[in-house]
Amino acid sequence: MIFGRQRRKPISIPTKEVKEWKYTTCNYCSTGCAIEIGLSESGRIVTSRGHAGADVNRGKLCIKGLLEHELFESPGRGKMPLMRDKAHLPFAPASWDAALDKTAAKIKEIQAKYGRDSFAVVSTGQLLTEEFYTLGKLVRGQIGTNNYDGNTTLCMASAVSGYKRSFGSDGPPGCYEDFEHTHCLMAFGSNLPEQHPIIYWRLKEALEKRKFPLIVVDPRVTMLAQFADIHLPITPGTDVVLVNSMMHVILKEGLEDCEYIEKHTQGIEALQALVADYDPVHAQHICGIDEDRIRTVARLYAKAPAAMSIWTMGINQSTHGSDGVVDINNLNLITGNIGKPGGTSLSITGQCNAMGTREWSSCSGLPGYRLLEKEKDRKRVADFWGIDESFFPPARGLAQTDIFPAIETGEIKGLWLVATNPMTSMPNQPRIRKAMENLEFLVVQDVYEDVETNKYSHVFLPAAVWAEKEGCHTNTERRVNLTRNVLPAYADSKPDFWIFNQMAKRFEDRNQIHFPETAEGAFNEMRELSSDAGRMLDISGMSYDRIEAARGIQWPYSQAQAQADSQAIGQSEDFDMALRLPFKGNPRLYTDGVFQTPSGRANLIPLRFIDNNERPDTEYPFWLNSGRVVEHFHTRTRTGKIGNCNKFSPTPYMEMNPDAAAELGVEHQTYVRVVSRRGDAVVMVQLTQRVGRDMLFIPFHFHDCVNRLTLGLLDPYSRQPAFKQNAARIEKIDQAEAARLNLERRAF
Ligand SMILES: Nc1nc2c(c(=O)[nH]1)N[C@H]1C(S)=C(S)[C@@H](COP(=O)(O)OP(=O)(O)OC[C@H]3O[C@@H](n4cnc5c(=O)[nH]c(N)nc54)[C@H](O)[C@@H]3O)O[C@H]1N2
Ligand SMILES: Nc1nc2c(c(=O)[nH]1)N[C@H]1C(S)=C(S)[C@@H](COP(=O)(O)OP(=O)(O)OC[C@H]3O[C@@H](n4cnc5c(=O)[nH]c(N)nc54)[C@H](O)[C@@H]3O)O[C@H]1N2
Ligand code: SF4
Ligand SMILES: [Mo]
Repeated sequence: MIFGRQRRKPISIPTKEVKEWKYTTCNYCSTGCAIEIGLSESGRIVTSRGHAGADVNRGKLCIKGLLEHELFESPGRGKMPLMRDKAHLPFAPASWDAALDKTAAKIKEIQAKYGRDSFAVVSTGQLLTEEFYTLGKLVRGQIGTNNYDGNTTLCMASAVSGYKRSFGSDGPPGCYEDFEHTHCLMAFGSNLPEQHPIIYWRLKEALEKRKFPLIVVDPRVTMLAQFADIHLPITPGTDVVLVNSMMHVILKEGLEDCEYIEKHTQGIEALQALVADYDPVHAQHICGIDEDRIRTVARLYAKAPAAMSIWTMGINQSTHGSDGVVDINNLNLITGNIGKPGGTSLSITGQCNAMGTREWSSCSGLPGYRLLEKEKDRKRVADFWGIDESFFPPARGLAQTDIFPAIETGEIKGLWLVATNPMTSMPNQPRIRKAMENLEFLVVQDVYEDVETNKYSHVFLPAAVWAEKEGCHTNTERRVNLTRNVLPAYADSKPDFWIFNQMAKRFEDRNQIHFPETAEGAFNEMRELSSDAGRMLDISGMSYDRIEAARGIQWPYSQAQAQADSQAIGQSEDFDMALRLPFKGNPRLYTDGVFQTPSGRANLIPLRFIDNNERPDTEYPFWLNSGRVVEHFHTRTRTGKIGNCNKFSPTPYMEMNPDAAAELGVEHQTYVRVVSRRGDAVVMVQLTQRVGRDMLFIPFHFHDCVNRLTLGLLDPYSRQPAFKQNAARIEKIDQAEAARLNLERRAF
């Protein structure tokens, strides 16, 4: 008999079989890694590798990117359109024509009966930019509902709103290269090693060349916190208090950048008056960080020749998400840290193309950061598409998190979900289920037919995934990068771009608009719209070939700049220069200190802390925190199907502090029931010091798990839910019963 190692197959190196490498960009997180897919002689995919010449990842990939090519034939993919009269009845296969006809007819029927806005469209941050632009054109220009938004409201809405309030426009001003220049980095609620592993690698590399302090603000001892010089385990939801208090110290001790404040900002007096109330002596009792620590960090930050802040969901997903972003911007403005190398306010984006949807989808406005509220913008886009301006509403409609309550109340009767899975990702799942059951018509457009939300649908449209399509993504640092079409769509699934174009034909009775047949055609329309004088979001100098040659270009990138770059390359004898430097774009915004506000000055905005989160109490004594792990992406529709991702965390689990567990008699690797005011969930306990005695942390990737418990109070500006600040208690349960429940749940 042969045991163990001897039975294993020897390691094979598949690159030997590769005959051609095709250029793509990763379709998971917003880091924006360039991936080359290796094809064999017969056109079969045999492997992937990080592109060594791409500035973002320089040959590296994380586990998700490395295994992404296994998606194409993963189980559960949608093979053909499906239809049924009632949700929960068996589906019948349908032709594309039948499925699209039925969907268009239902949309029209519902709109005729209940009004144009009674049909809602909710999309995502995970399509290609050309698809977003096309969907926007279809929804804003033809279907004409104002209840159109994306899952980015769960994700980046607070960053968008905070940037707009401070700088007059969305658009992260910094880039990864800032790590090379900074003298102090502060990370708020962002766990780079797990959620943006390659950005983390860029940071590590910068730190190895030149040491600078890394300060991490997170209530949990994350992997990033473990590598920090200073970890500030903040009381959940109180970042505004910490930042106000830092500014108190900076202004009191005269450490601010007076010249920058004077020349480029407005509102310093009101800010100064407010932060006077946030003496660290008092603030420490609210934010849980010792007064001397606050002073030390404030001095370190203000005295650094260049200091930068990054943040992710620990800030955005809060009832003070937008305020948190504005306050981080305030801190950087008063210390003169915007638009300079190593000095910036850089929101780390979530999904691969959350930036692309902000820029071009028309979800919260019109393409290219244009606003429905501005007559000039409405007219420009209406003229460009050849429709009557009055077809556009004068202000944006409901945000994604307000669309579901409107379904519950019956205001919205029909819904089209594109590449999002709210049954698992939205807070307070019991309410979302009720909303879904209330719909007269639901169409789900997803890569997988076994996605949880599809249980409630009447029509299912199977979409092609990632490199089965062609088009662009924009990453965290405004870099537009390309995915080439590597292989045909699986079975009878179709690229989302094709689906939108076909649907548009069915709405020509409302408005005749030209829809280009290729993604590049749509890209060229976007370029044209972006080139109007004074538009910061200018991509007019880009083309697919230029993007691929540069392995991504950072906007703004004008035609004039592209011409100058072309000439420089033409004259260059230097091979490296010709290969790497051309068409780089612009790494930073606001380098001249001129902002997108009417006065050109950035707004300093005073923010008073309001304590309005659900908090632990005697009945529910734990803070319930949630987030992610490196090997899974969101609701696991993809990574749950890839063996080498799923095997690292196949079971819903919860981090719990050993002292708290000992008090309740809970043991490591046993199951418990977690209960909140909304519902309950069964999870396996992982004892760890990563969380304090009063905190539980549950990765949100699993269905029927943490979002049965979350409340999701909304930020007043961004409408983003406070996923991370809820209260819960723990109950012991029968272990055999729990194991059975979990096995059942995993069998999707
Ligand atoms: N592997 C993997 N990578 C991903 C994703 C994924 O699903 N899997 N998703 C992508 C997406 S869409 C996103 S949005 C990003 C999210 O990336 P991150 O935001 O980095 O990830 P999270 O784990 O959601 O949350 C980060 C941290 O916020 C902390 N936090 C909670 N409350 C507070 C608070 O009040 N203040 C502060 N300062 N911190 C707090 C949590 O303890 C947690 O450690 O990741 C992207 N990358
Ligand atoms: N408790 C808790 N909940 C959270 C969070 C948290 O931290 N805690 N984070 C929130 C955040 S930041 C986010 S971004 C959301 C994510 O929430 P969702 O967007 O709902 O989650 P995903 O699993 O990414 O869903 C994307 C869907 O698109 C499908 N898909 C992938 N590619 C394509 C494509 O090319 N075309 C089409 N048509 N479909 C495609 C996938 O199969 C999947 O079903 O979750 C939020 N929910
Ligand atoms: S870091 Fe993000 S973009 Fe890069 S390979 Fe991993 S998931 Fe993809
Ligand atoms: Mo996200």
